[in-house]
Amino acid sequence: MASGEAAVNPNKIFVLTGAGVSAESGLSTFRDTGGLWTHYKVEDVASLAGYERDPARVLEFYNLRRDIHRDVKANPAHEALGRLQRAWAARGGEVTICTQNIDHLHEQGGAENVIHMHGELGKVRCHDCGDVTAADGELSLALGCVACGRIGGLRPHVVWFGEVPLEMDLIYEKLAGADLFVSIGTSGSVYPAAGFVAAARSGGVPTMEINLAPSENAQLFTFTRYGKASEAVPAWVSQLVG
Ligand code: BJW
Repeated sequence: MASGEAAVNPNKIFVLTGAGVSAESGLSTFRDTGGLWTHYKVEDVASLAGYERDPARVLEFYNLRRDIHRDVKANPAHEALGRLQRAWAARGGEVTICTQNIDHLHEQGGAENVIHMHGELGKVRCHDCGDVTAADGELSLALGCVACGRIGGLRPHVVWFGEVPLEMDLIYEKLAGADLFVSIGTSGSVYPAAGFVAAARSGGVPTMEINLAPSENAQLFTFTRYGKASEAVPAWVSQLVG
């Protein structure tokens, strides 16, 4: 265990995850070499303006990702976090898992009540009435909203740049109540998630980063563990739960 970590005895743990936790399941990250943003322009596929300019192109981008996501499996990092959550609940504690990822690998790994602050790939939202529903098939402009009936207004239920992330009140409530903040596999470059570590620190909460390499805000972490999520997360969880 890294020096000082053993002295921390958390009851409520807040875990923030990013694309790195799913990388070894075969899902591309965004900003690493060869990541999604080296192949696509953010402003074209991850902004409301891009969607309004060319909705078919945005739907095609998310259909491609839905195809890839269909076959991926949770990796040992997701499974370890599910194990930690169950072990902590059994001893009266709490582990909140807040992910920026739109995949469902935390749930597949056994985690519950996962907060998907940037949305979920398996859902669509009506651009007109705001209704959110699960959608398995291919997204297209020919689809109609089950709530209001409008054709062509169903967009992926994801959070693009300039949009407010989901469940922010719940997130800040859980952050405020935590006594350990852990960030896993995120570059720390997208706000508001990138600001959570500073919020935790300002409340006197110890912070830990688990990542392949130091993130942009690595200096804000009390403890750091660098390595693949599939190895570093199970190692950390094993030390906590035995
Ligand atoms: C491994 C690994 C392995 C690899 N093991 N690790 C100027 C200053 C400050 C802020 C702003 C600004 N201008 C604009 C803003 C705000 C803007 C923002 O932050 N922009 C920045 C680029 C500067 N943010 C927003 O617009 C957000 N909304 C907002 O702020 O609303 C205002 C508001 C907030 C709160 C209350 C009230 C009002 C919305 C952001 C939406 C982000 N959307 C996306 C797309 C989602 C849908 C989709 O997936 O298609 O979310 S963009 C993309 O980035 C995606 C991710 O969730 C997000 C974060 O990426 P992540 O997960 O960190 O991935 P990478 O690739 O960056 O990093 C991967 C990491 O993994 C690396 O560190 C690797 O080392 C590591 N890794 N392999 C362990 N095997």
